[in-house]
Amino acid sequence: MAQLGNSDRHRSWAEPYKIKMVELVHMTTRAEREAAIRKAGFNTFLLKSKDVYIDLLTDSGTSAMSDRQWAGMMMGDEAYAGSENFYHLEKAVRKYYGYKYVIPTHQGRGAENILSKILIKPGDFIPGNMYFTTTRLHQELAGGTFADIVIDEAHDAENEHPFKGNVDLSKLEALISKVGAKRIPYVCIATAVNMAGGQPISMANMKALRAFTQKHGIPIIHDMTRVAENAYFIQQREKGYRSKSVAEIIKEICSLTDGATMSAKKDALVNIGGILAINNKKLYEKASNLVVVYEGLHTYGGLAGRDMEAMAIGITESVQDDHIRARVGQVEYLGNKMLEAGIPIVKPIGGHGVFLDAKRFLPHLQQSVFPAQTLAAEVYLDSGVRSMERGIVSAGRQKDTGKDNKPELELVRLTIPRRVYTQAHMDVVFESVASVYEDRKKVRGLKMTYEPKYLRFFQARFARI
Ligand code: PLI
Repeated sequence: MAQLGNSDRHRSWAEPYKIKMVELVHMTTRAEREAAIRKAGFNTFLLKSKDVYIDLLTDSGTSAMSDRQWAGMMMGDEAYAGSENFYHLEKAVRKYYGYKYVIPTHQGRGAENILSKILIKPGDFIPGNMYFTTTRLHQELAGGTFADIVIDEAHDAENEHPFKGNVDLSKLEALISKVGAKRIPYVCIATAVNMAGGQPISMANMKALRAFTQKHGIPIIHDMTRVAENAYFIQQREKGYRSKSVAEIIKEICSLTDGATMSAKKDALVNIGGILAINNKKLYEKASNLVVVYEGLHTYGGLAGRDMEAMAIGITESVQDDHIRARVGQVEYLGNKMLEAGIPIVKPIGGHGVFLDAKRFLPHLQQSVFPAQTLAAEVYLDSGVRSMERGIVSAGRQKDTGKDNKPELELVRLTIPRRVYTQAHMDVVFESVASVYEDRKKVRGLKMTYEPKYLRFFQARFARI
């Protein structure tokens, strides 16, 4: 083998920051955790944060902000209208994402609500590369029906396709033939598809989709909540992108779409906030009028000036190559430990978390006794590590029949907050999951004792069978 030059040697992804302030976490005993999870109805969403040791419930709103973002918070221009911070945010969105018009919202689902209300008519269909819980609900509340057009590989936890967020154009074509392009107000494309395990869509697929939808006059709306992670995977995996920066790739992805919703609580590194971004002026006018009804004036959309400033700075930090390399590097570190130990997870390892495959982890449990919900509770009991169910509970019920959706993927998401935990925390998480895996045969399932009407995974309660 040829001698490696200095620059070719493998280099570690150590964090491109150092720690200036710390937050103490709580350690609990097994008996305390047993009491806490029972009180929470075996739903990790209902645990008190004080009872959690390492919190991998979500990467949403849980990032550590930088000293610059905190300094920006002190520069909040808390005017009701026309805050300076809004113009900083608008400038950042235009510079890094390239969309023309920007409306802040309190978080992602605020943008989804406005978008669904202005674009969807009752009877419409909204194709997307796998559902997301809040996105689909807003589509349904506006009278639409979600149609899954992601490639089949995305529904298979073990398939190692490098772009499991890709759209299957033949599925979209079949939908158009069935219902007609007029009943499809837009195609909703998520980058780094959350429910598939943080799986990216390729640039080639985006381009092919763009050409196809343009032929039919259908716009593309981008759920860009995790666009930086997707761009990083394109840089690493797709031919022709190795020498492009993550920022350049993000801009190119956005240029293939007509507008976007974004939960800024993920990639954009803030604890609260979202945006609706649109290129069409008429649609922007409609949206900026409706935002006044649900969120606040179009120059603050439910946010304080300081929140918009933190977001403008967070967007800038989130598109830096060294940031995103370390962010995904940490997720891959945890995922690789699981793979080495033979623990079943979704492959390839995703951008924002490691997803345990509960079907293969607990093969003796039927989906009707909620294997992923059960596994999340067991991991918490073992160590105080909090994760989240992403399976039959999250999938909810069918809009027309009321029957349970039965997703192929029955997963537990160990979601890594950005810039928060260390490699040692990842080791502890791995050790806990490995310990539950060793004792997996003893695990019994759950039954649901309370089911709320909307987004049941947040508030449902369970009991041991
Ligand atoms: O939680 P919001 O309202 O800021 O954003 C909703 C939302 C939209 N799209 C996608 C892809 C999301 O992941 C998302 C929120 N995700 C959460 C809360 C999560 O834990 O993954």
